[in-house]
Amino acid sequence: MDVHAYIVERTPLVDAVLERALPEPGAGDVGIPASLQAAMRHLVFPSGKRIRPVLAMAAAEAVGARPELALPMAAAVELVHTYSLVHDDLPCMDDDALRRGRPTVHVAHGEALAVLAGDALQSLAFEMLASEGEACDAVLAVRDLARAIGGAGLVGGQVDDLAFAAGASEADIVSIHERKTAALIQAAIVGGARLAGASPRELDRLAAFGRVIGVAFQIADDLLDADDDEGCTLVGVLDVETCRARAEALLAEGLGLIEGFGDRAEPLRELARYAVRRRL
Ligand code: GRG
Repeated sequence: MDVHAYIVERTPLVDAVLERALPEPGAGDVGIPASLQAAMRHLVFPSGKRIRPVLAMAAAEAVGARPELALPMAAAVELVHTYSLVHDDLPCMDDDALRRGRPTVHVAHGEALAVLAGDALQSLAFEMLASEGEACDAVLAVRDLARAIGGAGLVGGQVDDLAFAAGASEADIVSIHERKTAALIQAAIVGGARLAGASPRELDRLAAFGRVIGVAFQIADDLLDADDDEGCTLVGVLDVETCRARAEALLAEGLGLIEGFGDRAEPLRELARYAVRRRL
């Protein structure tokens, strides 16, 4: 299958949900001050790769359901991902002026609005996730996402990344990758499948798959950014070939974990291959 065509076909589904929740100021009144609405949209549109929402939809398909069932999770993870990037770019964190070739949110809208836009993107994510689908599945998806991005997940990983910047061991770095990157990717996959009615056994398998693919995705990202010396990366402690082999081994492990899902999981497999082997 053509993974790029799959991404191009699925992305408008989540974009439409995000556009409804966060229209351009002037195009729709959602009760948000116009300046904040513009700052919140700044990094949502135009988008990045939208890999997490597409993974959520592919996970729904892997358990035999329509991708649309995963949309609340797909939108929520993209909003959380966007919030984390907005805050990561702030002067008190990585202090980046450009992201995806455009001025970062604090450069375009000021630091205070960038902090608040990140906060509001995160709240909107949970509002969207809790507003649709079976109440029980939505509550569990909210719990999983909150865990993935809180002190024991994304935020904790970022704190250790900042603290360990010099002298991190290989084990430290893998632990940071698991929390800072893999936890959100895992939550996207498990949450998408959960909203689509996956069984506990399927959820366990997908959770294990999400963790290893998430770590492999971060190693791939480190390899692409091998020239930057920001944060803790495996490329800083192992040579490039060893890192590439590690990412491939994790990909193979992940694919093995979802072998039993049959043809329906082919989009999920192809997305995993793309996420780990991409050149952009
Ligand atoms: C500030 C709470 C807080 C967390 C920051 C997300 C993050 C933690 C830092 C951003 C930098 C980074 C290397 C994050 C790891 C995850 C990652 C590889 C992000 C980039 O994801 P892509 O490639 O981005 O999916 P696009 O632009 O395609 O959306």
